[in-house]
Amino acid sequence: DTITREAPRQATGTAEFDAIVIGAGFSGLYQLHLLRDRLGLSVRVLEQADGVGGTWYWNRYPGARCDSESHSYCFSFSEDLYKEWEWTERYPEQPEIMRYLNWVADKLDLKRDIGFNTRVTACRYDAVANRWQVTTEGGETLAATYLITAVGCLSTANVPKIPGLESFQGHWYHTGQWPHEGVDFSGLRVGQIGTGSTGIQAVPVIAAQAKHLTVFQRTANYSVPARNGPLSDDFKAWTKENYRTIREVMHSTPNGHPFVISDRSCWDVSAEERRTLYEAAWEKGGLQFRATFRDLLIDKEANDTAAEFLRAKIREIVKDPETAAKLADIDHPYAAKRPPIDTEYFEAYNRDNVSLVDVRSNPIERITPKGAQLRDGTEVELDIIVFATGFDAMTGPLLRLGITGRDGLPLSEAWAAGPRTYLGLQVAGFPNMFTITGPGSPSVLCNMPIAIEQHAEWIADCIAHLRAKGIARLEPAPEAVDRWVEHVNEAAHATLLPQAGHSWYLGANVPGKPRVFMPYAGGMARYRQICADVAAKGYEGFVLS
Ligand code: N01
Repeated sequence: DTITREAPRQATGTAEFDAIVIGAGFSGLYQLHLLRDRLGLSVRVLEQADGVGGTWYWNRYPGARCDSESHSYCFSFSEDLYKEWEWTERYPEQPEIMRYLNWVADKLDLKRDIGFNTRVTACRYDAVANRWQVTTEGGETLAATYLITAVGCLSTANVPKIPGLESFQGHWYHTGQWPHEGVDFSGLRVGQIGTGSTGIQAVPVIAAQAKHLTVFQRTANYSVPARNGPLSDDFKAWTKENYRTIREVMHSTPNGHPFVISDRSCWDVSAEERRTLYEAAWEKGGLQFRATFRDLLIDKEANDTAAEFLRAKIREIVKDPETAAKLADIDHPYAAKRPPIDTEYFEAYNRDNVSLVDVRSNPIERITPKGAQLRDGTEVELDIIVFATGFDAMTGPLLRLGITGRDGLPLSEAWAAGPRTYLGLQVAGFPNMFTITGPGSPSVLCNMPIAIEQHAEWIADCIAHLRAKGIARLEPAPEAVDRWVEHVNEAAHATLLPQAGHSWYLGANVPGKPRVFMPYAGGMARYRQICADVAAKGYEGFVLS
């Protein structure tokens, strides 16, 4: 009914806009601001949740916190906005990010153009009208010239199909769909499946409350201490005084973080000096550990030196040698999967109420009414199962929108063998549809707000160009898509990232999903330049008509 009040309607009952944006997280909020307030377009944002926040709306699991440092995990397009908000801790916790995004949405008066509780079920391109027709679960129909997906990369929960789950008499939860009222673990036996970034954040918090926590680990993982803590007044003042410099650094580094990757090779220093540098990075904590040497992600032997340092730390922290051995038995290069950072993760295994089960050697065969039945016949009795099992990443959120392009081509068919985009921003056969942080963009390999701001600004500039020149539609030429897919592949294979064969970057965590390295590993700064060049050359590689 908000739509009836605010949007012009045709006799057909379809609400008409210049642009429809799907999702009200970081991406959707900024895209709305740019298109509405800078370009003067009529825009409707459709959001399935009852509030803004995107990933932070859904991921309310115990310990949910961002791994990017707070002074970099925010919008930086506006100096005023940047300086007005005050973060409290080195890494912002989920409720604080929600407060921040609500503050931004109110400050920029964005909520009036967002339809909450509105799940999109179909998006169909009407070639005759050159309009996107969007249908929602509630039966609304809307249409717009431009369709922008701002649905994030990690918003489709992956719950493994373990036989017997329906028979479980306790409760189970996926971390990405956590109940708003929270879960009380007091006095209960909890089983957690998954030891990715999410699982590693959740373990110590659940362990502190539960009667017993059993962690089911399929792939052991590295982690570096986050060294979280309150921000000092001096640091807060420093970030404000150095807004420009911080932004420049974030725009110039491959990963959009506010720190510079060392220009030193791991082989430029002696073994002793290397150890001292790793030790200093370990003490400093955070994702920055990866930046100790420039070749950690491209030279396997260099990576081995970091990997062995981190394995030794696990063996040092975890007192039970058998548990330590299982935790340190890591089968992939450091940071080839998204590297987690933690607060007392390995330390949690020293508690009497935490145990580790290696489900690679002894898998869960089925869930029983009472718990988890392992292959060796053991039944682990549980009251609660926590699935920290990740997401159908990057393509999942887009494919569930029911998108159909020119000539009735479903996106699921166009991407049957894996996602194919130009710059991660557009798909051939889907005119005027833009995907923020789509597959083929650096997005998840970058500090997200930095990637998102670039994508949303590029899209707004592109739409402004189309309107100024009276161009009705834009879509990538198939050859440009071929070249970009090839380039994305080359960029991935120039690094060690594809060597983690089970990573979600490859879609390998979802059974049956095509194995394609999805994000662009060539670096955000390089990507920014490529996108700017494409625009400067009159949108080279796109067909404009
Ligand atoms: O998911 P994951 P996540 N049986 O896919 C295991 C971002 N993030 O939610 O490796 C048993 O990484 C799986 O095992 P394996 C960040 O980008 C950001 O942790 O497939 N185990 C793995 O251990 C991150 O990378 C923050 O063998 C099963 C785990 O579940 C992304 O979200 C915080 C299984 C899944 O790990 C996803 O992280 C948290 C099965 N059937 C997350 N299926 C920030 O700081 C899966 N697993 C912002």
